[in-house]
Amino acid sequence: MPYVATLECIFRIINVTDFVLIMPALQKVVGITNRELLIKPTPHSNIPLSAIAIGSSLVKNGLDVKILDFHLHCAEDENELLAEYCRGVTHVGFSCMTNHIPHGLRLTKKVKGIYPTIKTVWGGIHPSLFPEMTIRHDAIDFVVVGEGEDPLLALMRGETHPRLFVKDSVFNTSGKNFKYGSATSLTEPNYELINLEQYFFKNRGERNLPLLSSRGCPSRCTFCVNTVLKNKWRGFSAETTCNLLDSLCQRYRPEHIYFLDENFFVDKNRAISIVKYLCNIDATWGANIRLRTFNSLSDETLMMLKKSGMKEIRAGAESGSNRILQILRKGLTVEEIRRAVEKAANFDLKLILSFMRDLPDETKEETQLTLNLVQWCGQNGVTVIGPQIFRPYPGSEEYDKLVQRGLKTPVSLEEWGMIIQNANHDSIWYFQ
Ligand code: B12
Ligand code: SF4
Repeated sequence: MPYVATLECIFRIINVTDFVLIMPALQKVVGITNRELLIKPTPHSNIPLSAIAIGSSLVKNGLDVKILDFHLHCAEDENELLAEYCRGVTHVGFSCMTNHIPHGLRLTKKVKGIYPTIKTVWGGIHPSLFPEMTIRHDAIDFVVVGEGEDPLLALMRGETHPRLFVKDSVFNTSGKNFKYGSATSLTEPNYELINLEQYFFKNRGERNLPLLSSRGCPSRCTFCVNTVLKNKWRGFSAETTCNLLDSLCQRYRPEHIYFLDENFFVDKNRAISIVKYLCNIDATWGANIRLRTFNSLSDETLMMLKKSGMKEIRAGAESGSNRILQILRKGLTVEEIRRAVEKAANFDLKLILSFMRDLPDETKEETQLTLNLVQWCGQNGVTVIGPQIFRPYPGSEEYDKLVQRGLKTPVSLEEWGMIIQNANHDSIWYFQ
């Protein structure tokens, strides 16, 4: 397209192709129960998967990209870092989960303050759930809904995209007809965009290599963000994943590889080919799986998992009540959870299970069933996460139920930010 080519040429000549992707630091975790808002500080330092994904796609398409991850820096260096990274840049992107909002907003306003002509782009889970509310914020010029690769490329090329929300009319698109569920083809992650050694250092020297070999999930549990965003499952082929692992292992010598895929075993043949490859790598590894899938693995496969260095397997068990599991369309029963625990113990595989409580329809007796199951899991060698207080996502059936029952939700991004920043365990926030 001649227009695009001209625009790219101009960008190149005046050297303003750089796109800076900023990861605000996580300050607090928000959880909403049907009684209270839950806030906790979390000292995470995980590699910025979203920024790597988008950055890799932009770089592949000829743009220069820098990632500035505030999980690695102290607040005192904020102004200096922003001034340095954003100098001469036309667009700056911010990746935000809900609990990134306070810091994300502060950084966005600062960037605008230092360089008023820079265009700011918000993307990530929260803006995807609330695009209209996000674009209304004065300091935000563009909002991307869902996977950012294609809309961002369109923005940088001066094109429109149905999932690109625009503050003014420069790029004649409104994003109003966007649809969740339009998936991007995957670009191999370019780890050169970050300094992985810095993350090893931050994590007490553990050489833990996180990797996404697939995205999305074919299941449709009612509470899950994958269901809300209609995320389709897509994975790199076994061959591509193994080649990627080969170069990453040579370069970084990890002690442990952690597949952050929602569900590593969706395509069993693909997963088994990767496991065969892992048998030859001198590192332990872990992955997420659905318990029903885990139960369906043969003894032979489980032996192979063990032999390949599999150290841990993570799954959502969610509840100790079959009625709740059914309401959640989890595709799992309490009996299956117990069977998985016994199976993992037989093969000496460490199982990490997460649970939720206080769902909209949950009775006190059902919460107790969950607590009992959690206790039993603990006694049988399982590491339990939670039970975490249920967080309803807009668009999900569970959220709609709460809205019908009077859930009061923030009406602006500032209000979300304030709630996250100021609330404590005693905040009664949502029922009018
Ligand atoms: C893997 C994962 C993790 C990993 C890695 C996170 C990381 N730093 O990248 C770990 C296990 C460490 C983790 C931790 C947490 N996670 Co998490 N995590 C996920 C999971 C399962 C997949 C995310 C992922 O990597 N997807 C693949 C990448 C490539 O996609 P993505 O991040 O969505 O990014 C794409 C788009 O959103 C968009 N995009 C993202 N940023 C930007 C920015 C711009 C400018 C643009 C244009 C586009 C864009 O483009 C990207 C590429 O397509 C999601 C569930 C889900 N399906 O999304 C939960 C999820 C994102 N996590 C969640 C939460 C709450 C957390 C924690 C706060 C949990 C806790 N209690 O501590 C921590 C926070 C960690 C942190 N420091 O940020 C929630 C967020 C809910 C919300 N409303 O914000 C989710 C949705 C899970 C859930 N249902 O509860 N998480
Ligand atoms: S199996 Fe897990 S990732 Fe898949 S829809 Fe259910 S909760 Fe979400």
